[in-house]
Amino acid sequence: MGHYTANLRDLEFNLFEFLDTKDRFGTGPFEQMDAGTARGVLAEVRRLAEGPVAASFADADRNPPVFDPATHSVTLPESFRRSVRAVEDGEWYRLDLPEHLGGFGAPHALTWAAFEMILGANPAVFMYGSGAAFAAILHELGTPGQKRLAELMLERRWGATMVLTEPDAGSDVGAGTTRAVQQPDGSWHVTGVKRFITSAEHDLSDNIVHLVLARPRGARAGTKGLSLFVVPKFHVDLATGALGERNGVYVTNLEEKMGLKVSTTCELTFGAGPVPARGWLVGEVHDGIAQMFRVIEHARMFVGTKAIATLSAGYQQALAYAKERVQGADLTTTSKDAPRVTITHHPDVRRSLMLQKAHAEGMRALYLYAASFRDRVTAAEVAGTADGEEARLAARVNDLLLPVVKGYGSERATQLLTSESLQCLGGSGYLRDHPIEQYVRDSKIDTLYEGTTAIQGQDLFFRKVVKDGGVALTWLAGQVQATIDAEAGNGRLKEERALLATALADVQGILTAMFGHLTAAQEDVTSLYRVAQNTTRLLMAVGDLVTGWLLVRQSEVALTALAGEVAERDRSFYEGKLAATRFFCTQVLPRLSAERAVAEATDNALMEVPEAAF
Ligand code: ST9
Ligand code: FAD
Repeated sequence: MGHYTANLRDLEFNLFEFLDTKDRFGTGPFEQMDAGTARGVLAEVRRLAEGPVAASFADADRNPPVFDPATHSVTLPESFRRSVRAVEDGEWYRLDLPEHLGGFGAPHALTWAAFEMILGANPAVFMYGSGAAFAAILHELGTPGQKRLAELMLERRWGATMVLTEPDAGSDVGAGTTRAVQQPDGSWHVTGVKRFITSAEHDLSDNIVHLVLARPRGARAGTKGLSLFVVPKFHVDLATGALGERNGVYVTNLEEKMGLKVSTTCELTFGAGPVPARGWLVGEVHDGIAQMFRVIEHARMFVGTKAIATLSAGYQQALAYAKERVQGADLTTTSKDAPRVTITHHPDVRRSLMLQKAHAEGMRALYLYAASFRDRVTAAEVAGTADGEEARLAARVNDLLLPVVKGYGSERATQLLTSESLQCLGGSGYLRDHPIEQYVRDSKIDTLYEGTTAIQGQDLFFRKVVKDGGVALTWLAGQVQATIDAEAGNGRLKEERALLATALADVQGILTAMFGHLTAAQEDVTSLYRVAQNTTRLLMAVGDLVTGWLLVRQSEVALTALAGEVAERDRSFYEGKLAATRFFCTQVLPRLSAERAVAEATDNALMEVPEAAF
């Protein structure tokens, strides 16, 4: 088999049998995209992903980009350029665009399902395609001139970057020192050094547009003093689209990384030479961090989906290997010369495979479920009911789920890829002969960029729960409770529901402990440390709960299908869904009781340990 196999059956199950997206195809804002067309999109993107996109995966890792410091230029491997062109030729980036910018009118759930396959096959191909998505955001936020620039970005397929991080400003974006000074002609001169900037230099397009956070002279400290500037690599004649002079922004170093090597990670220097780095204030408003979060939200969804896509790919590899690899005899045979069996016969290998399958499918449901809330928002916007209660709730639930998709999705995926997918191949998994060692290296970044897991945990608790007044979380808990109370499944899912009920109570217990610590902070501010010791724990617990819940709901659908006429292949698929759900509920969810006990027992002993004692 090639390195990548898409799980098209499960993607189709989510879109056409499970999520409420199934009722949206061909209606309202998605009128152009009926179910038949959507299936065609998935089939074609799968063909591309498994074929030309996956083709350069290993070669581009072994022959990474070459940086020439004299010209500040980067050359990408030819094999990889061909993969990028295959996606560009199909104009698949249009899946992510609004219709007025040439989008296909696809529901977000379909878009992300299609993107999962590209991300699983060769994630950097997707990452170099950010120009279109960033152009759409610039078009929405920008002045008329910036809207025109955005149109040119789409027309000419220019690259784009998001530029936040500096050597001393990583998680703490507000510590950034890059400056911006307004010029008499209304433009701004940007000076400073940014670090770790993805796609800041490459040879895939003749221009690159940087979206840069910088601090205008006299602006206040912290994130709220940052403004967003659009800084092109080459200046542009907006009337004709012709490229003008080279702007004073240069890549001054290319990082050497553990994985994802073909994605360039650059040091980007603004205005250090004789030519100034000229930029323009986006939308002519000083609202940089909020504007940049429009980009970040998109990118956090991408990172979670990428991680989950890679876990799915790793599981497919592990499964294929385990079905072939003969080693040892069945545990129940006593004879020393008993026939040897494939390793799928060993209980521990089965445990490992089912753990991977349950997470890959459950977390796929998680990111697609999150995407379906954006569809509700889009549908309301088109219907003119964006201010309605339903649409506002949908936006809040989407916000709540985003750190879970990104933080939980990437943590679980990277853990399982190393501890289970690679492990199933034994020593062979450690070799370059198999793609899993590259999956492990390429996916580790997903717990780091776009906000580390710690940042996602804090975002979930302080912003998406506390600041939200618990509205979205209470709604979601109500949905889980409704599943627990339901009778669907004819008693087949009774045990799973009981385990889900305990898991829900455990998450509520963790939250109660954290709110207790938060309240206590009014008297003793150090109690905040107790809250923050548990934010990552909460993130992971919510992730387990929602994933388990979605699997139970998927099993309800599977049971209904099994009660009717089913083809043999579908029967195996639905039975697999039931098995994965049972496994997740019996073997993953019970661990939340221990997490709750730890949260409830949290004191500040950890914070009192002197640094020298570590
Ligand atoms: C990075 C890029 O790592 C990695 C890869 C890039 C690859 C790009 C590829 C993209 C692909 C795109 C798709 C292409 C399609 C192609 C198709 C091809 C086929 N939500 O709490 P406060 C805002 S980039 C919304 O006080 P602090 C809000 O305005 C680097 N907004 O924070 C808020 O004000 P208010 C990533 C939020 O203490 C204000 O911020 N770096 C949210 O000042 C202040 O909030 C990071 O992610 C939110 N969740 O600052 C940094 N949160 O409250 C991580 C905040 O009034 N660090 N705002 O509304 C953090 O996130 C920090 O928590 C912090 C703290 C900076 C926000
Ligand atoms: P630090 O912020 O120094 O964090 C170090 C450790 O401390 C982490 O474990 C973190 O979780 C923890 N920590 C820090 N602060 C806190 C806190 N308040 N509470 C709890 N724990 C905390 N940036 C861009 O702007 N654009 C890009 O395109 C881009 N692409 C990237 C590509 C790659 C390959 C890499 C490696 C990075 C990229 N980044 C990009 C930067 C990336 O977003 C940052 O690396 C990330 O936000 C973390 O910042 P840091 O590396 O400085 O780590």
